[in-house]
Amino acid sequence: MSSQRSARPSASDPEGGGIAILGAGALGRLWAARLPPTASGFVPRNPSALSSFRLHYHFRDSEGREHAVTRPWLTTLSDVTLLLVTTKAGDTLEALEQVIGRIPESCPVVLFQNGLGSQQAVAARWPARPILAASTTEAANRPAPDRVVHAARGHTWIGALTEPATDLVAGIIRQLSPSGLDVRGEVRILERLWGKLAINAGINPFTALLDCPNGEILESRLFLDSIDALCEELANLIAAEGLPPHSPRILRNDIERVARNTASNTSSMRGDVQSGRTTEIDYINGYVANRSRELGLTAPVNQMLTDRVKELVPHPSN
Ligand code: KPL
Repeated sequence: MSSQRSARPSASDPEGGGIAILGAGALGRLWAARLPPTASGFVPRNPSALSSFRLHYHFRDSEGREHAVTRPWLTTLSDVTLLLVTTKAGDTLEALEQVIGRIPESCPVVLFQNGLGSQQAVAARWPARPILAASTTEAANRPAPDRVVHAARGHTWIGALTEPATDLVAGIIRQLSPSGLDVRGEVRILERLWGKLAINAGINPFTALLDCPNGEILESRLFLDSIDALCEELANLIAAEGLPPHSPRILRNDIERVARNTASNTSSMRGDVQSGRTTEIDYINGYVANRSRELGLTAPVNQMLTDRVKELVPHPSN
């Protein structure tokens, strides 16, 4: 999976390939490592600040094998045929503002953000572009700046958000197939994103507040005292959005099942707090609280968790 070439890369260079990745965190590096070396590269947000034309890191695949990965920073984006956006939810709109003018109008943009809110903001900002959302259960983490671990294999669902993307899903799946990752089309991508948001809303803030791995939240007073009300708030909002109803009981079962199955994991939110990074709480429990208010509902438990997580690390005010 490694590439040792040293020529200056560009997406129009056959060595640069056609898939550009915006966001060089764990998920972006997982995709780059899994795609053939000649097929992908990373998009710098500020090309003039690049100190090297290549990004090097170590990748441990899901079978525990180690790989040295080298991928180009793409300095030319005019021939990019697919853009995967793997930035944090809160950075996405601004990051895309910086690069979207350099990629072709017809290039599909696939958004991999957690939670909800950032995807709708991007689709509303560029309705004439082919914008899609992905929901993934691939588990990747970055225990050190130059190390990425593919902790567990999962599935990725992709669906269109804007009209120009409607017929592009099959072609994108074909383009991503050399990765060997399981990628499927999803007509109801918003429902899929809601399902993942509900799981994250019921796990991530508790792990961040209690500073514990996912499984340990299940015995905690905080979780046991608030999970039923939290699931009720989620179920009310899902129904008010006109999505297929979920009972609070089933939502709680789903949350507890995922927490047990990922018992030793450090959630992405706990990882953000430990590293002093802004969390995605505004796009998970914060999204539930705000959207509930907009639809005339209340979500005090989601609001309380949002407020408390925001006290752990500084967040931009919004
Ligand atoms: O998606 C996750 C996350 O950490 O964001 C869970 C499902 C909680 C697994 O850790």
